[in-house]
Amino acid sequence: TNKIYLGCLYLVILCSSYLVACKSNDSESTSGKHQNPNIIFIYMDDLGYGDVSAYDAGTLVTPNFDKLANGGIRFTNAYASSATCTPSRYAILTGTYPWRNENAKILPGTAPLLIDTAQMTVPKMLKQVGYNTGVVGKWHLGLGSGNVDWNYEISPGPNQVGFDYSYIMAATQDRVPTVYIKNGNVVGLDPNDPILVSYDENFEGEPTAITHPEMLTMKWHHGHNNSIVNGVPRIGFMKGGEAAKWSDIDMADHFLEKAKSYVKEEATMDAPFFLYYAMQQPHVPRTPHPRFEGTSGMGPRGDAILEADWIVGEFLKELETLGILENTLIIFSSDNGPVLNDGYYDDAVEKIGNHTPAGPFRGGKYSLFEAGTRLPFIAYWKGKIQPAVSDAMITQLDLMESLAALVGSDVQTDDGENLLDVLMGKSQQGREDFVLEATSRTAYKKGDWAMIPPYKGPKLEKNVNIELGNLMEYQLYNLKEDPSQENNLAESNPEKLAEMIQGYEAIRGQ
Ligand code: NG6
Ligand code: CA
Repeated sequence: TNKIYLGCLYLVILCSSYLVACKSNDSESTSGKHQNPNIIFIYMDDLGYGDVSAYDAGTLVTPNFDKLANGGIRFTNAYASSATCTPSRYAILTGTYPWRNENAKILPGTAPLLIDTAQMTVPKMLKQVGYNTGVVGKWHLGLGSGNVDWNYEISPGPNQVGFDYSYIMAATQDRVPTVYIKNGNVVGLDPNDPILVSYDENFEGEPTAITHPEMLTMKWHHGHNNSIVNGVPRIGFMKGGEAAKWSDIDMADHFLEKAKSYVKEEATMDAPFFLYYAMQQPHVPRTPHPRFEGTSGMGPRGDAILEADWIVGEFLKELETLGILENTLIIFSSDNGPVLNDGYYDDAVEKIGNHTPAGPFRGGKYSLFEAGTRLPFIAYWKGKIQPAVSDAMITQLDLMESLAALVGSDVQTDDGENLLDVLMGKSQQGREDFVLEATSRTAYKKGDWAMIPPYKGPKLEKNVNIELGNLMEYQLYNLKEDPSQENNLAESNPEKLAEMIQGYEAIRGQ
């Protein structure tokens, strides 16, 4: 009887500890060998609020983005930290306001790694709790420590800030070097044809857009008149590395292939994975594969978005085929607001028709107005997140702490908040306020209100035809009544303005 008694006691302890374990991370119904879900960020480049048809704010039709938007939480009041790429990417991976780091600006392809290797990042945090981590796509956070020789292993880079696997382009599609880099090594490099890269001067005898305009298949409008690769003029100079150069029209398929292989391999592992899938569309140069040419009727910008939409559909199918869709949390967003002419003649302006990439908002990429940072933002987890629309304020800065809470990590960030319940659709209690950034200027959001401090500088960036938000006096807008920021209430509502300035300074002064 003693033995039976002990046996029963053992069983009771076993069962109750099992129950406690289940309760503590609420994942008893997830399939797979591990308890924490896989996590994927699908991060678009320059995609606007109105570019996702589920947001009902434009005319382009994006059925696959909509699958995520309509099958998950579609956030209508969500922000990137910044109106340009590098700072937003810094913020989404670190939970730190990019304006705290003076180097967090649009980086040239030769810039050193922006994230300190000692800094906590989303992939590092996830690795600490057992995740495998990978990045595929656009990096644009700098590489190396100042003087990269592209012919040898490039370090530090993504693999030194938390990613086990990286398959990236260094900066942007319009910047050299125009090569893929896998785990620190240029892919397909012929050692007899070394790569040289400079942002200061051309290499002797190398054609540029200025010296050889007849070589161009795409014409530059502003900037983008240095080295020519595949007929496209770029920012920066590059020589050699012929065999390693990417094919622009195949880039989307290429990254998809890498992302698919990554999840395929990970699906066989015991550990959950985190994949940061940073797609390049619709950033310039817009080079959709020819099979997408003409599909949008809006020229290459629209076609590139439809290509991206198709890619997302293919990627979701892969997750489904692998049987891991129900065990994967997908966050979909964009790094900054939309722009039409960003430096090339590509019909984006001419063929826009009635489409409104920024939705109802004013400004666009580079702007302190809403459209710079107010973006599509979706949390999708089949079977776990109930489809809904959320107006709660959430920013990309909040992802790290929210995910930490999800996976049982106690990592905290400088500027992010734990909004896990908001992300999962269990709460509408979002962030109270935040300080957004646009080309090294900042503005403040609180509740329904937006405040832009006085800034010198042009009101309109003529090249891109975007209002930057500069004015020599304070601007105050009630976004609920005036989402397109037409009525500056700074003079008529001095109390609100004072409250906003105080809130802003309390954060900026820290
Ligand atoms: C700008 C480029 C623009 C784009 C942007 C970065 C010029 C004139 N303009 O400097 O084309 O590359 O940088 O975009 O060079 S981002 O989305 O990566 O921030
Ligand atoms: Ca961008």
